[in-house]
Amino acid sequence: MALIPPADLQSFADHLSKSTRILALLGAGLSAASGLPTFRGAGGMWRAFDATSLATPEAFEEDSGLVWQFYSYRRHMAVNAKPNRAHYALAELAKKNENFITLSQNVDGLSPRAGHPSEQLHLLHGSLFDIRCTSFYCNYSRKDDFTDPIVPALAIPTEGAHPDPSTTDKTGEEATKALYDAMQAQPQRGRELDIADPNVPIPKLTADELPKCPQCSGLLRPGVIWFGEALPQATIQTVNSWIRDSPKIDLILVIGTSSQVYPAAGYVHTAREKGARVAVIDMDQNNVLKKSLTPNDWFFQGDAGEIVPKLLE
Ligand code: BV8
Ligand code: ZN
Repeated sequence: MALIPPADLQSFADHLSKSTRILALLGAGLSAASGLPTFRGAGGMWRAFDATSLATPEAFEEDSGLVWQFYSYRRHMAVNAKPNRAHYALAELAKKNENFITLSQNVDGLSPRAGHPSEQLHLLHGSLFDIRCTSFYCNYSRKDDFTDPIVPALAIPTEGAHPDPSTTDKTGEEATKALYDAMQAQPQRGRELDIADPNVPIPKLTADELPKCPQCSGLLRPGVIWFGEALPQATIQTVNSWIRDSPKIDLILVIGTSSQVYPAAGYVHTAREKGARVAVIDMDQNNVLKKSLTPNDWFFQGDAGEIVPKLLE
C-alpha cells in the first residue's frame, strides 16, 4: 500500500484545487499496474534484446521479422491488458478540466481505452495500434488496428504448433511433407509459449509473411516513433502552441517515467519555466527528477496505479 504523507497530500490537493492549466507527462510506469513491462526496469529486456535497441529504424531495416515479433508481442500484451485506476483518474480530470492536457510517451493504447478525451491526449511516440506503409511514395496508414495477430505468421507461438524440424529423419520434400502433415495433425493450439523468453526459439519469418500494404504491397510498420525519428509534427505543434498560449502553467504531473527520452522529458523543464509546480509519481526513490525538485514540488514514491487515483480524487 503506497503511503502518502498526509501533509503532502493536503498541500497537493490545495494546489490542485487552485490550478487551471495542468500538464501530465506519462511514462511506462503508469501501465505497470496493468501488467505491461516498463522499458528500463526489469521488463526492459525482451529475450536477449534491450527493448530500446529494437525500437529503431536500423533494427527494422536489418531484421523486420524480429522487430515485428517484438511489436506483435507488445500488441498482444497491450490488447489483453486493461487500463488501471490511474488511467481512468487522468481521463476524469481531463473531462472536468479542458485546460488539462496529457502528453503520453506510452504506445500501449490504455489511456485512449480509459476514455481520455482525445483532443486532450497527445501520444508523443505514436501507438502500437497505428500501422503505416514503409514505401517512400505511399501514404497508406491506419489507426486503431487491434487485430491480434496482425498476420498469421505473427501469432504467438504455442506448444506443439510448430513441430520441431529436427525430429524428422526425412529430408527435402519428404521432410516438408512430414512436417506439414504433423502441423495438420495438431488438434488445437497448445499453451502459448513465452516468446519473450530467450530460450524459446523465435520463428525466422520471411518478408512475404510480414504485414503488407493493401495499397502498394509494401512492407507495413508499427506506427510508433523510433529512436532517431522525429516526433509527430502536428502533435508537437499543438502541444507547443498550448504551452506558448499559457500565460502560466500551474502544475505538471510526471507519472512513471525515467525521464531519459527527449524531447518528451524536456516538457518538465518547459512547464517549470512557465511557473509550474512539479509532482513526480514514481516507484523509484532515485528517479532522476528527484534532485531537481524544490520544497514547492512533490515526490510521491510508489505505484502510480494506487497513488494517482488518490491524488486526483
Ligand atoms: C529524436 C516508441 C530527432 C517505440 C520510444 C542519437 C541519435 C538520435 C537521437 C538521439 C540520440 N541521442 C539522444 C537522442 C534523442 C533520443 C533519446 O532521447 N534517446 C535517449 C535514450 C538518450 N530521442 C529520440 O530519438 C527521439 N527523436 O530525438 O529525433 C530528430 C529530429 C528531427 C528529425 C529527425 C530526428 C524519439 C524518441 C522516441 C523513442 N520511442 N517509444 C516503442 O515504444 O517501442 S521511447 C520509449 O521510452 C517509450 O516510448 C517509453 O515510454 C519511453 C520513455 O521510457 P519511460 O516511459 O520513461 O519508461 P522507463 O522504463 O524508462 O521508465 C519507467 C519509469 O516508471 C521508471 O522511472 C520506473 O521507476 C517507474 N515505474 C515502474 N513501475 C512503476 C513506476 N512508477 C510508478 N508506478 C509503477 N508501478
Ligand atoms: Zn503502401
